[in-house]
Amino acid sequence: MNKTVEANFDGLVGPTHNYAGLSLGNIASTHNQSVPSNPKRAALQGLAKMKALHDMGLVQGVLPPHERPDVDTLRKLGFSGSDEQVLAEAAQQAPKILAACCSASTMWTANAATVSPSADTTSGTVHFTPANLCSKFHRSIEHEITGKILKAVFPGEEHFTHHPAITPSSHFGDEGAANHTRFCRDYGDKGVEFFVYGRHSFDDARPAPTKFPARQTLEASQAIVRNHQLNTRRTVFAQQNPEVIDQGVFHNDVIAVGNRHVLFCHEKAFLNQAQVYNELRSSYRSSYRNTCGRDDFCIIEVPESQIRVETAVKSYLFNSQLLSTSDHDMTIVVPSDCQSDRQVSAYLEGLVASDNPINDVKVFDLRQSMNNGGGPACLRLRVVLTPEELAATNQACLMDDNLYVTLCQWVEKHYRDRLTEADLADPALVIESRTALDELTGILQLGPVYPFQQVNR
Ligand code: SUG
Repeated sequence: MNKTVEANFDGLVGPTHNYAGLSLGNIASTHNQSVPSNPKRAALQGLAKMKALHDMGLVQGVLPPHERPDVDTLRKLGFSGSDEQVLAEAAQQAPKILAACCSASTMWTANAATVSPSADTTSGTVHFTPANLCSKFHRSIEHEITGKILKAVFPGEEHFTHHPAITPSSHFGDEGAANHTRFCRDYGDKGVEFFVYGRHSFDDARPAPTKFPARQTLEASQAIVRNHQLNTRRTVFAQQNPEVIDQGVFHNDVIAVGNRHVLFCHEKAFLNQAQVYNELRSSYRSSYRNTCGRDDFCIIEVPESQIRVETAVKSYLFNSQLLSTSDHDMTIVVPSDCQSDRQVSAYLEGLVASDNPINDVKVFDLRQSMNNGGGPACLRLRVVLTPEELAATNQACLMDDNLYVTLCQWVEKHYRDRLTEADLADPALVIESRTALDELTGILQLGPVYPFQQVNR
């Protein structure tokens, strides 16, 4: 690669993938509570998407799952004795807390961190801030290990700057890249960073949803802009429409997606939508003074009359990946739920036939992740890398034909094909999961990133 690229780092689904109904406001999660899951199929579905993107000639990376059950967190919460006793006590006294400590939610790496490419930062390095995810307990226990993993995948201070998560408090709720998009002409250019928040933490008079929580706060996004040393003239903030959060749009990436000069979104995505469009257009145009014609900022807005918000949330049309296949062409990657909805599939047919950069659709069966509200875009963290930064990235984490075969075999060997809530207290699951992860850190050459691998435990 001799050009700056956008790499997608997908989260590998962990061996404890299950449906525990942990995410109020995420309709699929609530709806599928207690349905038996299939961790093996989930992991293979994710790997198939990674391999397909690699085969398209794109740079595809893998981020590992976390250690689950998270016995250390259970111990901090007062459950004691051997690992077996900790699980048994938690299962008996607090099954919901046990389920939270078993969630494989780190697979949704769009929530792992916010990433700013080196072209946008004063230091000229790529900046990473793990998301504190403090609006959901099962996700609030992710950021520390996520930070360690990101350092193992993007090592060295010459190219990469790693920040700790923003102070984990409800005032600074941060959900990472699911609420962040970057617009640019070429990936290597200085971009316009777009931060979408759900509420103002320090001003109760501002609009906010009434039924479901707004997870991202303006104040967390502002802190990231400061820490990442972004140019405020190329930074745009927008508030999510509280009405759609109440309809199940728990992250902005459920209603909008952007790539290069294209924003694809629903007409109800943002508060004061016309003003948001104006700010984006003017920030984009002032960044690229000579931009005109086909490279001008392009907004593809889907009206409610064509696709209702409810249908968008069900099909995850906007939780798609927009991938550049050439300087002017893009492919949209959607979950198979978009194909099975007649209206959405007709919309997509029209979209690729009309005059805009999106001219191909690729469909993936991601049912296991979708049942928990995680579509194609949730499963990936985008990292824009120059050739030097890509060379400095941990090469063992980059997808190729061999890694795909190795990881499929690894999944076949270690994963169960059925998991229910009752299974979460099975002490064998701890051993199975640790054995698998220990082997994985070898495959991905990560070093001892997990608590169970620490010598002084
Ligand atoms: O945080 N679901 C995840 C889905 C995350 C989707 N990510 C993006 N939109 N980027 C969440 O709500 C459900 C777990 C359960 O119920 O078992 C869950 O955590």
